[in-house]
Amino acid sequence: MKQFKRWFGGRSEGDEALAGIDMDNIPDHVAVIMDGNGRWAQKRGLPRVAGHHSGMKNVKKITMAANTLGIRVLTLYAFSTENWKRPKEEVDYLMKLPMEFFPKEIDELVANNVQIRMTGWREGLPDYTLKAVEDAIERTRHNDGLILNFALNYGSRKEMIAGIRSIAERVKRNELELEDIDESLFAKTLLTDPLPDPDLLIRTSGELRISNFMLWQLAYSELWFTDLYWPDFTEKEFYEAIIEYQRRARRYGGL
Ligand code: V07
Repeated sequence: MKQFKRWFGGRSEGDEALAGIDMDNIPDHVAVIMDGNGRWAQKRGLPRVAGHHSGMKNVKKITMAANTLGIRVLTLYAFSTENWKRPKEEVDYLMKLPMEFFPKEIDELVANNVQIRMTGWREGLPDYTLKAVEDAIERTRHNDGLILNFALNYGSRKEMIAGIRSIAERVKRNELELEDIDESLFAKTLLTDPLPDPDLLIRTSGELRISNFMLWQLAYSELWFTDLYWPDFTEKEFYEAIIEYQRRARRYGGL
């Protein structure tokens, strides 16, 4: 019945929550730690990679929800610099997901004016993974709607150390005075430049940690956690997180 209603442009699960959103106070940048895919699969007696596949399908759904709201940047944490320590079979599978995602979803993303970006180290990714990502970026280069930013081979401490080194290098070459080093100069060395800092961070699957994700950029972000595993996270919860963000923003504004 749900599917039937959808075909005829009817209501969907998140509509009630959607109606509670103030469209004049939408966060610019929402970041998501898409956690719990392996546990989602294990709970069903499936291999962990089945959870990653199911998680990939959810990426499109949440991207479209973000697009509906007019969010400017949606960052999705897909693979961390620490994830290389996982079993080789799992890493190999994950590295093929961009390749699988791209042909399936690219036409609809282009039609919806989405721009694909990546935050992370290109070095270290297999050639086929990088090619799929670069093709997706290229195909959506001329769009000016939602930025769908994949954090891939990303780790925040490594990012900051690289930034510190690049600044030290410029000081050593007398291109920069110590007094020139400030927050804005440092932020320009980060892989997220020139994206705005996230206004809201969502983490699924009940873990209440930041796990080396955008440590600098999250300094003032609202944090929102849910026990749901990423494959079970729907538009409804996404909209609820936005409503909670708006409720907090109003409270602080009133002080
Ligand atoms: C990955 C699916 C989502 C849940 C979290 C981990 C597994 C989409 C991509 C992707 C990345 C770049 C790109 C197009 C698609 C992806 C990895 C893992 C490594 F241009 N989902 N997804 N990449 N998962």
